[in-house]
Amino acid sequence: MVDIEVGDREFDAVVIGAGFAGLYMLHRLRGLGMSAVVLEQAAGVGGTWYWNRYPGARCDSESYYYCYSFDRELEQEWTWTERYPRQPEIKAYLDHVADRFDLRRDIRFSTEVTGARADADGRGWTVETGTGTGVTLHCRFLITAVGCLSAANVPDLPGLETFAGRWFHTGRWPHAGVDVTGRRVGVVGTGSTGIQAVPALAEDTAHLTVFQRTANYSIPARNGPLTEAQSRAYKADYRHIREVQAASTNGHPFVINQQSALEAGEQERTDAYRAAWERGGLRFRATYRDLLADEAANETASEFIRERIREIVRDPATAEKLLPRDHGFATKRPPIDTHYFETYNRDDVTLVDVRSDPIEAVVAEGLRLRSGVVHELDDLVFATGFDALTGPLLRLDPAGPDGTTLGEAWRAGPRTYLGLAVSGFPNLFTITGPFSPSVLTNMPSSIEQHVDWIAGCLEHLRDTGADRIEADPEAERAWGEHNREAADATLLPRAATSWYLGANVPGKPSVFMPYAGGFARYVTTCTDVAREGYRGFHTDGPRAAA
Ligand code: NA7
Repeated sequence: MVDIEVGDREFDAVVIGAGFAGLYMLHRLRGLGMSAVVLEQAAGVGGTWYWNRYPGARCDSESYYYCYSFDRELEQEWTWTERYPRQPEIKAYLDHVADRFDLRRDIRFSTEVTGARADADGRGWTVETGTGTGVTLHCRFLITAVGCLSAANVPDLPGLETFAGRWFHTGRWPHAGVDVTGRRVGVVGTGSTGIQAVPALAEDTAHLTVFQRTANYSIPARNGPLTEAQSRAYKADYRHIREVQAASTNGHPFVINQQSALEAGEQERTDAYRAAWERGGLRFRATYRDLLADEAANETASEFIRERIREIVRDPATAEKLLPRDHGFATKRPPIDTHYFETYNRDDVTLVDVRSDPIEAVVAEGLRLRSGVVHELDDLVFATGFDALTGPLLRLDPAGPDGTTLGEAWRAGPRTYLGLAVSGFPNLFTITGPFSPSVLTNMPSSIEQHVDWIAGCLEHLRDTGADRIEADPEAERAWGEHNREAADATLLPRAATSWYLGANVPGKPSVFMPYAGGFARYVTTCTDVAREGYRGFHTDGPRAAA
């Protein structure tokens, strides 16, 4: 239970979450001279990287840019050891940041937020923590830093409580680790997480059964140690790297080839894909400009990857099941992998297609499919993803000044202005909220931009004597419309099973949630909004300028 002195319950700002977003937000709030506290459910910092400790957990962005850029000394003093950082290394980095900037003294760990209610005048928030003897805090501004992928999605399968073995969700992996040596393990899900976990688990299990509902594309990560020379070169080039990131579509330091895949000759195209495949990583998407805009262009990449799967997987029937056919490459979040497809060449790994024969129930011995076949398992691993973007906010379910909850306001789907604010919920900021570019980008890039923008906004309120800010419903509606248009200009909304659309959570409104108009364009819009006196927001206060 949180230990907060009675006199320590009134803050300028309360931040919820101590991952990349919450840590930097606290740092910026301090810089503004504001009193702030971060409330964190976990016992340590890290957010996503605190919870996701499953075997193989690793970031798909490359380490030299999956980090903060706000402090040049921090950039220089931290040295990453691999091309893609493993979970413990990212956690260690965030621990280092927390210590270096002395952040822990204003973070309350093991503190669950159980309620948030706006004051009747919309000039503050009351935040409830814990249950029973939990404390109540009050603040002027409430800032959510809860991440996009923190609300675990465990499928509602009948009989789970009857399972005789152990079961786990990858996003809530036990910190002591799970020994799967010699055990028969089932993995449900072949998204980015399943694709990372399967090869790692297969190293230890007696038998691994992978239950696949949707076959997925994956590009080899080509992970490896970062040499001293590489680290030195990145560090020397950071200003340029940051410039490329800022001007990019996804916050990655890649320049997208401006040629159309359809303009290239067949051999030229195959060579380009082959080179991108060999180089590895998410950069594969940058091979041609229209891979996410034109179906025919996309199909050239999709088919190239299917060919590689056929080449890697020796058993033709297994290879056939692994071929993604119901969506184009990268229209769902594209995983990258280390020997994922190769793992199916092991005798002790079985792929089960649960699209044609769905999981019907969990039984004591394992999983029963509709056909009646039972797969016997000692352990069941749900790599079944998250109630993404809206889930973490709806689990907080703040209530506005008139008592309307976010759940009620978003019954037909989320609405936000810039992904950062919600009309009807004054003095609330939502870092990486729905309709921000968030999950379509390198997350630290979006997070730093959002935090900087919020800090600038708070400074503006202070300078203009305002103590209340609220998004205008019309600005919010227009932003939602712009988001729809931006998404519809791409192939992304066409992937029917995408969590970008909420399709992975039964009953969730089908709305394309991340902003697909590009990172650089989003940043320009946010900058313009601020420059134009926070266009689309209403601000007022006792000393507010007219
Ligand atoms: P994802 O990408 O949502 O993947 C979840 C996987 O689990 C996906 O293959 C789902 O199939 C599958 N799934 C979900 N529910 C079920 C049920 N009930 N039965 C069978 N299969 C199911 O989550 P991840 O954790 O892999 O990745 C999330 C993000 O984290 C990732 O994109 C990165 O940004 C980091 P489906 O495709 O829905 O048919």
